[in-house]
Amino acid sequence: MIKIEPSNLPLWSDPEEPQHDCRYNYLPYDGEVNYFGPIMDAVTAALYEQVLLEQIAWQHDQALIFGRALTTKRKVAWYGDRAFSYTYSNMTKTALPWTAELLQLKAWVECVSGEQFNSCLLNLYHRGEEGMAWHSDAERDLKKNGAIASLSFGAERVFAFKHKRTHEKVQLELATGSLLMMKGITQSHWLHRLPPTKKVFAPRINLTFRMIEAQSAEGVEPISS
Ligand SMILES: O=C(O)CCC(=O)C(=O)O
Ligand SMILES: [Mn+2]
Repeated sequence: MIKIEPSNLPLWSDPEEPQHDCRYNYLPYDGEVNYFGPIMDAVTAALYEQVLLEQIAWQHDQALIFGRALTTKRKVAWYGDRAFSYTYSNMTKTALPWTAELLQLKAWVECVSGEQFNSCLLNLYHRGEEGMAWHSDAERDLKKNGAIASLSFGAERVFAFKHKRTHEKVQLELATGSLLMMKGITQSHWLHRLPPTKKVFAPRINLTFRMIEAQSAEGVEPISS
């Protein structure tokens, strides 16, 4: 099994790779989306992808739609500081304790973004035909207008936004090892999705670091990793 030491975490400074201006806001109004591009080199990203594939307690996602339980091809996992419960698509999940590698990635994302997170939802898309439908991450368990950090590994995929009222669309491609930040009122005004594609055959893993609201943490036992 591959073990990544914290000292391997690189500061991103490869002049060969394109740099992204993380101050640029991809949304024209009603929110803030910043793309940092890769925040680690490609070798480190590939190591993390392998470790995450092997170590995460992946499970098929379940959604309750119009009273029917549906199982997705995509797999998911939910980790956090405590055994937080998180409800979306009418299903409740309980967070597992952080793995060492997830804690390294959380620390690195917090360092780069300047934001703090207490939990992480992971998605594994085995190939391009697996995606995620239009939604916003505004469940009541989440801190209102809290920042969400999206870290991607593996196949490059398109990520799209659609304004809830005007239906204006914005899309960008998320590279391996890259960080995307969604901030402020973004979730109130914009939906996002990962469109399925017939052009991608390799897997992709996405981690969204989130902040579960303080009151949801009350009475929840701390868990150790
Ligand atoms: O896979 C992605 O890039 C996005 C995942 C997502 O939107 C979510 O987990 O809520
Ligand atoms: Mn989302």
